[in-house]
Amino acid sequence: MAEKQIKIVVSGPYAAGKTQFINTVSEIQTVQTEAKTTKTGEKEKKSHTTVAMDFGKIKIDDEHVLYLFGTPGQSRFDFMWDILGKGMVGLIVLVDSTDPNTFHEARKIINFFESRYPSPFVVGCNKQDLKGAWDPKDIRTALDLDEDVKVLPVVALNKESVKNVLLELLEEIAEYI
Ligand SMILES: Nc1nc2c(ncn2[C@@H]2O[C@H](COP(=O)(O)OP(=O)(O)O)[C@@H](O)[C@H]2O)c(=O)[nH]1
Ligand SMILES: [Mg+2]
Repeated sequence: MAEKQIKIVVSGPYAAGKTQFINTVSEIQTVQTEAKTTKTGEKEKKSHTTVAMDFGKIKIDDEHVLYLFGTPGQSRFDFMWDILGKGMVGLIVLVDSTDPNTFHEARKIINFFESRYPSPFVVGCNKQDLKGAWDPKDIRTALDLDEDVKVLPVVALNKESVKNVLLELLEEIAEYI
């Protein structure tokens, strides 16, 4: 049977963990385009940033292959969102649960995709392993998300945790189709 390719976009604010999330589950060596961060505020968070995109692939079963596309977080690469959005069937919005300053940006990202590329999405509350991480239920409130949106705890460093988010999204996609 022909292989079914499912395009999933992984978005979220800067340093939410998008690159980590894709690297953790990808079966291929992810294509990454990292560059040194230049802005001082960003440098404090990490020394490298994704310039164009991350790309990963994971085989679900004999029929289904997920292709994961990570969006860059910095606003100077906003134009990439449009390119990545084409043909997508699902969206994961990651947030750094320890950094409420970025929640507003996450909400903006959700609004962008909802208006431009409406598709099933879930919110991944990343970095749940860290002290001070907000509870998913509080993040739901902060982002003003509808009851029917899945707001999931995740640790992008952990393969099972990342897989769980992917499966939850696939369930949403299956219901939507
Ligand atoms: N402790 C912890 N650190 C994480 C987790 N996910 C990502 N990170 C770290 O957070 C930083 C930003 O992650 P990155 O994937 O580069 O973020 P991106 O800008 O969204 O691509 C990196 O130093 C990661 O190692 C997590 O679940 N737990
Ligand atoms: Mg990145």
